[in-house]
Amino acid sequence: MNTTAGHPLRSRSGPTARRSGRTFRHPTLFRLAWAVLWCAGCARSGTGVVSSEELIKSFLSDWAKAADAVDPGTGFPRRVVRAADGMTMILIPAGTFKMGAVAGDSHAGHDEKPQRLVMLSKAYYIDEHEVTESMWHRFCTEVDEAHSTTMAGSRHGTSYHSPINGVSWHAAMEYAAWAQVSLPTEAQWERAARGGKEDLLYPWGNEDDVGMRNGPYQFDNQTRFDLDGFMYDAPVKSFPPNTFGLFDICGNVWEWCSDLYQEDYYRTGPSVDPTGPLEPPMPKPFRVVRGGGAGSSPRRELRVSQRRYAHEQSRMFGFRCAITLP
Ligand SMILES: [Ca+2]
Ligand SMILES: [Ca+2]
Repeated sequence: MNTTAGHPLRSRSGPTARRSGRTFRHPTLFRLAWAVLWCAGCARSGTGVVSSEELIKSFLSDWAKAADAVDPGTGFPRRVVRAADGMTMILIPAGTFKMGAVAGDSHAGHDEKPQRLVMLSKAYYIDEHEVTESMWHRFCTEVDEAHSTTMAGSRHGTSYHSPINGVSWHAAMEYAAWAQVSLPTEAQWERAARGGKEDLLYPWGNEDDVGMRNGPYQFDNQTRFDLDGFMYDAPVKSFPPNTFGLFDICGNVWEWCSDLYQEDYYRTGPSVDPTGPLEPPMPKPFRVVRGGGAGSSPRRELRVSQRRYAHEQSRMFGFRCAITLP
């Protein structure tokens, strides 16, 4: 199946078409509107303060619904379900974490060093699994022909529950805008991926474990076999989640981040809310991809600190989305 021109699931109307009842198509506009609502609430209250319940309701608006108990630290639900595609998003608290290669990691690249303390000053939601084929097809039915030109599809999974694979960075951004969220920053991705375990090579430990991820197949006398049970993409949630409840964060498909790539960014970038370099440091606008995939070397590319980059038009990767809380 291919999502390039001629895909049967083209949308039916113009660039602003989508389900009724949705007003804000871009995260920036959405957040601006949220701020206006908040200020209006403050004015109405006469005290300059709105209740946490009102704040949460305003923030979630109609793009997501609460699906779990409230986290006492943030006041926000631990899980929400996104209206656009049904994705469950998991709350990741604000805080400081160690980002980059752990000490003694002999396979770490120069761009993963030095390991450094990074502060994420705001909590955020991130998708519990990679965006799936069925979610992607829903997107395809609701966007217009102009948007569809940014779509790409080079290789798809074996079921509608497989991660969409073969999406350019631009197409992933289009999807995130449609869902009224964003792509995660690289720091948000790694904090979520580590699940609070900041001194490990993998989210599950210091050794590769075929029971914990979908990695590459092997050859035995020219016969392919795969100890993890999946020769190519696995349906999402086929393996155990990390401690934050995220599935397939390492393995299955590589995942786009919002950041531009810069090799020495860990040495030169800010330690608070890093979002990647503002200008492309190389002639081409490379973007960060993380986590490795079903064809990746376990020792090198399935490590949680592994960084890789690709041209924005590259069509090899999948993604998950995120949104930063106010
Ligand atoms: Ca595999
Ligand atoms: Ca993945």
